[in-house]
Amino acid sequence: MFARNSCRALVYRKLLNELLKRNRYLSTNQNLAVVTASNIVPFKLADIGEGIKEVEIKEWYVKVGDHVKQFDKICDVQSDKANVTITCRYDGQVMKLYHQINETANVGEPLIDIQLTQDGTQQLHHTPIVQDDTSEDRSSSTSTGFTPTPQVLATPAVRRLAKDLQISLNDVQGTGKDYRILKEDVLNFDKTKVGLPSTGTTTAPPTTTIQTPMPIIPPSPSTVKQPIVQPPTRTVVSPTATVQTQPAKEDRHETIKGIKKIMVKTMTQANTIPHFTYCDDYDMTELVKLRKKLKKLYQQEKKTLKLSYMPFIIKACSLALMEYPILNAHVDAKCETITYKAAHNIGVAMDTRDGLLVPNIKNVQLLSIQDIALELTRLQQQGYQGKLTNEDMQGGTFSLSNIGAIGGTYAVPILVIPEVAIGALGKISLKPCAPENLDDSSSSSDDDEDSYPDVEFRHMMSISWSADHRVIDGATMARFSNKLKSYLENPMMMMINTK
Ligand code: CAO
Repeated sequence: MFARNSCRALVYRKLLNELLKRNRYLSTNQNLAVVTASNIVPFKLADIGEGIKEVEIKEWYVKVGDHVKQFDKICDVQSDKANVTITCRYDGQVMKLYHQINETANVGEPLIDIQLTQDGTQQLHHTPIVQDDTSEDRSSSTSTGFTPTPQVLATPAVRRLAKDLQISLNDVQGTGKDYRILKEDVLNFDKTKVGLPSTGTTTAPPTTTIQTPMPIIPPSPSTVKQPIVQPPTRTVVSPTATVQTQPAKEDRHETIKGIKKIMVKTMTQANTIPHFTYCDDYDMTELVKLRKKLKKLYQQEKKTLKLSYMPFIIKACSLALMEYPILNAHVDAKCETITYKAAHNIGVAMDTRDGLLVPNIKNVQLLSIQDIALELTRLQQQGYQGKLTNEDMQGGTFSLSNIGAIGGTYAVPILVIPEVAIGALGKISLKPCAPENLDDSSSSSDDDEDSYPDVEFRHMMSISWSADHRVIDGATMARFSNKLKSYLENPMMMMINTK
């Protein structure tokens, strides 16, 4: 008997050690040790990855006295990466909320106290054991893009699989205990759903491609689904863009919170890095013509695709990055290692409902311009609705900020660390220019004004690059910019080089 118990104890200890090793389990499993005599357990904020240490509480879905079940929504929190909905792991009654709205909660610390029902207690002890693989355990936190349905029983790994396959668990018949949905149920459903309309709403590339050392070829968004994309209208005005029409009578104090607070932190960190900025003007006339033609073609085919300049610019950046991989790199905090990133996950600074966010388009090196347009539109729509997910925000390797979409010519961008380069695009506008490619014989001398060439009007765009001067030199940045310029000024060259 003793031998059997000690053997079991050994197995449990091994299991616990294994779980503790996987740090994503850490915060939820800490609960194992703290169930009190009154059956009250502190429900702690799980590790939501990407080094996020603290979040801000945006909304509570529960109050003291409420009865909750597993997967019920507890609260929305905002991290410096995205908005996240925290869902419950236990069945029980809410005894205490630890924070007010807009207060900061730390990862690993309690969000609420729950008095467990008997079933809840069983769940507490069983949940980690039924986990069937090592996929990410975000069991108690889900991005706003993916909130589990409370009635369905399934492990987090199964939920993630269903999400990746764009399957609604409501449609799947569970064959496990208490109709729990198993991995096989989802896979079997996936086989039978070919030909059925997709239940998913996203056209995003699969999320498994984030931060993989080598690129994993995602199914192109265009092969996943051919959506009719309604372009988002820029009707949602960022809170930072509030227009004051009346003179203020007195000073007003405002606590810095939410995205602004996050901006304080990220920008202050980024500003400790020695940046340099390099600027140039690109002649976008050919691209302006090409886009016009393509838009017309799409209209004729009655296809709705939001084709702004960004998808071309993003693709051209990726092509140029192939030749200058040092610009698609991360540098560690101590600046001891440069990691040349295989995937071109190009971030786009976005003026969203919640303020400035930088979601990224994954694996641009593998996408067509149309794929990029679809994904950018999706991100823009999610951003305007405040629904960008952790996955959308994580893993960026290089960034662009199209301030010209609002106006202006020059901006000095600040790095999105640990990335090493970022570009700010000015407004494309008609400007008088001296024609290029004049041969020497026709070039004018300064004192012969009559021989000045005729001025041409061209669609010009200024671009300003900031780079981490600890690891990037100006010459590399200039060469990269020249390469990009050659693609954007001769967009046909992009076709030849696109894989
Ligand atoms: N010059 C001229 N026209 C531009 C332009 C530019 N630089 N950028 C966009 N446009 C045009 C687009 O082509 C589109 O025109 P059509 O309706 O004819 O197609 C129109 O302006 C609206 O474009 P958009 O803004 O909806 O889409 P986009 O793909 O060009 O840009 C995004 C997407 C997310 C970059 C943009 O919406 C945005 O949020 N920009 C602000 C970025 C920002 O705030 N940067 C500052 C960061 S530092 O605080």
